Amino acid sequence: MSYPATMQDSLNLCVATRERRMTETFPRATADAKETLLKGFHPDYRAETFAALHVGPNAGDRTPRELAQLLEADSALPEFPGPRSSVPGLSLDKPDYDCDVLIIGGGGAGCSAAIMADTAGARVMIATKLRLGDANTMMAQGGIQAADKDVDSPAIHYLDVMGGGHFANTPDLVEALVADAPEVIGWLEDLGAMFDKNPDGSMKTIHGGGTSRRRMHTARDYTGAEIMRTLRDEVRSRSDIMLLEFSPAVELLTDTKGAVTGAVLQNLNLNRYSVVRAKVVIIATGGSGRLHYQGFPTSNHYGATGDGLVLAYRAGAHLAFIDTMQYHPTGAAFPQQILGLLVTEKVRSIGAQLVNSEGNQFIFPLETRDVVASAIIRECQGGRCVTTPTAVQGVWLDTPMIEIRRGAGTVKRELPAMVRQFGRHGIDIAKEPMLVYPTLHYQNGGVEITADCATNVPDLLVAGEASGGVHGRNRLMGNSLLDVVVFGRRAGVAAAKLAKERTGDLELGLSHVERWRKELAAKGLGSDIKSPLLLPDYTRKS
Ligand code: MEZ
Repeated sequence: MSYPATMQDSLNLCVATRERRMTETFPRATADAKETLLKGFHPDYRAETFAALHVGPNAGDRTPRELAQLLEADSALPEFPGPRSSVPGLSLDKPDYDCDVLIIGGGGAGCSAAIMADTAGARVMIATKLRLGDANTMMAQGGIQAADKDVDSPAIHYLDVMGGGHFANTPDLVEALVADAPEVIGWLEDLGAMFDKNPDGSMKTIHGGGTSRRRMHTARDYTGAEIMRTLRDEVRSRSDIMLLEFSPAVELLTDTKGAVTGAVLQNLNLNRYSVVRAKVVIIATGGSGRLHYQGFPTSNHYGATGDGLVLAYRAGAHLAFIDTMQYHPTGAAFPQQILGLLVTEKVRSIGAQLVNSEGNQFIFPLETRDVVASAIIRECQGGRCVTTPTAVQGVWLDTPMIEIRRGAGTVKRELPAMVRQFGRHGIDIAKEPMLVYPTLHYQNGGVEITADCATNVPDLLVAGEASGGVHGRNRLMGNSLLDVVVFGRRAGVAAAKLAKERTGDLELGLSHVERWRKELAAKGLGSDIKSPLLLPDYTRKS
């Protein structure tokens, strides 16, 4: 066995109780029990970790302190005297690039938008902070939802999404999500995505937490990587799409009426600014897990620092559901080298049980994520957990049960990414359980959008994790991969149409930043913190 001696007693209990647990189905929680669990243990309910915003369209709303700090920070651009900027190296009169549709972000939503806008005849540019495809889409593992089987329907999918989101979701957005889903699966397949199939050629589908039908389409446990590979290849093969990598946006450009007209990018290789003039801008910058809310580890990619929220907010966009984050119940808790990395929900979908240090199940494994995460935190706070040599707490995710239930070879066939992730550290998950604890996984909220991805700021669209409203207060597994493609495609179509309608000269200005600075000064907020953050700061402070 590869676990340290201090974890052995509890591991032995997990093994010893397996036979009993084999015949045990843990009952689903009642609505009241779920509410008690959430209020008692979910990180969204730790009031002291939130702050109220003082400035901007959401003044008065609460959000995690780390995000509030960035939303209320100063622009990273140096001071400039007026709307026509005189920042060194920044010439708004002579933009470096010109396009119809500028897409900020090169993940699933950004690439889907680019393909559709290009198809509609727009001149498209993608500006992305790291490489094309470095995004949370790539990191999603377990599947993508779509109601495309006879026993299912978009209406049933709709009810599941609403239930998972505590019925707080924006109905129009949920309708768009579930209605487009079957077509999206077909579109991805046509582009070359290889989903898992049954011997008769039909799609293999499994359950996720909170789904009432098996509608999770999978590509082993590399579903996000497979989708991202497909979209990235398609973007790269379309030579008309301009691509700037290592070029995050640091500010939007606006005209005097407040409509968006482009963006200022920072070339991370050359460390200089460049200016893009665009008739329409789509923000598809993803989430903010790298802000490590409440000190949680994260499953997110390195660039997930909430940049799009900052840019949009400063330009006047209203945000929604910024007081709720998703903590995926099963982040790796051991070994330390992979702390917080995703352990896909598919592990529970195909039969693994969650087990505390006393060898007992404590929650139905496919409750919604917020409920399962809260139950794990409750077990740990109650001392019914395992502590690693580096003082990390966790509970067992009993993966050997998968093979006991479904036959030898299932783990390797269904979970090759997990087998590799743990195998590298000497843990054979077909024979030994994993130790897990919730990890910061998803930003439930973001910029408020319509079903066509419009915001309250003219000519600014938002798609994917940077938007808010689709998932209400909690997202179900597999609805983020779906969201990025559904709303990425919608944003691309809408942006190409808007760009055609926008005629006349575009005025490139930064008056919204000037206004923002005045607003900050009026509230006595300092300018020592700059945003967007762009990259997490992992340097040791002491
Ligand atoms: O939707 C997700 O977040 C996802 C597919 C994650 C997972 O557990 O695999």
